[in-house]
Amino acid sequence: MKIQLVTDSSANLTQMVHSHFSSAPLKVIVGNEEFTDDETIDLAAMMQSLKSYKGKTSTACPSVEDWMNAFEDADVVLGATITSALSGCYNCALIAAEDYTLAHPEKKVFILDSLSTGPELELLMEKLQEFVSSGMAFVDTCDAIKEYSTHTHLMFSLESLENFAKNGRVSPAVAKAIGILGIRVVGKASDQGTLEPMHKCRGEKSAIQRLFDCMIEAGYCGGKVRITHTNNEKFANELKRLLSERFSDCDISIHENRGLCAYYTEEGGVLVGYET
Ligand code: X90
Repeated sequence: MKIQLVTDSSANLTQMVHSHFSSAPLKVIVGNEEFTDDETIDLAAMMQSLKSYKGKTSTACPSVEDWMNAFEDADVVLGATITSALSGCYNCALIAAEDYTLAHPEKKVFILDSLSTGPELELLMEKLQEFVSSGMAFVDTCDAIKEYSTHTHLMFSLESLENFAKNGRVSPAVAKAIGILGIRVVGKASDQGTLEPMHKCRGEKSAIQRLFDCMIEAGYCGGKVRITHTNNEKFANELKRLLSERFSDCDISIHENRGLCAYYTEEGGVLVGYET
C-alpha cells in the first residue's frame, strides 16, 4: 500500500527522507517573471528581481491539477496546507481530494488546514510521518494530527509587511506602522489562521528577546522548535542559543525560507514553529 505525504511549498520542505513525499508548489510572480517554488527555484535571483522590480508582484497557489499530480496515485494521501484564511491552497487541495476519491473510491485522502504555514507546517508533516511509520490506521491518524495541531504554534519577526499589504493580506495601516527603518513586528498566527501583530520592537536584539518571551508566555517548555529565516541566520542562531540555555537538549533546527515564505517574510524575516 502506497502512502503519500503531501504539503505545499510554504512548508519549505523539498523531501522527507524514507517517505513518499510531494510538495505542491506555489508561485511568486514578479512582472512577467514567474518563480515556481519547487526544488529548482533560484532564491537569490528571486530576491534580486523583487528588489529591482518597481511594479506589482504577487503569488499564486497550486491548482487542483497540481494537487492531483502531488497525490501520485497513492492508496492513502495524508497532508496539510498553508492557512485557508490567506490562500486558496487548501480549497484547491480539497477539490482535488474529492475528485480523486470519486475516481478511485477505494483510495483515502486527508488534508489538514494548518491555519498556519512555514515551520509549523513542517512540524505537522514530521508528525504525520511519525504516525505513518508507527503503522497507525488512517482514521486514527486524522484524529491524532488534529489533536497534535492544537499543540503547535507559529511566531514571527518581520522587518516589513509590504508584500502582505500589496496583496491585500494585511491592512495598509498595519503595514505602514512597521515600514519604519529598524522596527520589527513580532507576532503570531492567530487561531483563525491570520497574521496577528503583537509587538513593535526597535532593533533586532529586542525582537529576539521579545519573541523568546512570547514563546514562554504561550507555554513553550522544551518541545520541538523549527526556525526558518530569509537571509538572517544570525537571528535564528541567537534565538536557538536563548532557548537551549533555558531548556537543554531541546530539538531545534534552522533552515532557510524557500520561495513563498521568503516573498512574504522579506529580507531578515524569521518564522518559528514550536510545540507546547
Ligand atoms: O495563495 C497564495 O497566493 C499564497 C498566499 C500566502 C499568504 C501568506 C503567506 C505567509 C508566509 C509569513 C508568516 C507570518 C504570518 C502567519 C499567518 C498564518 C509567511
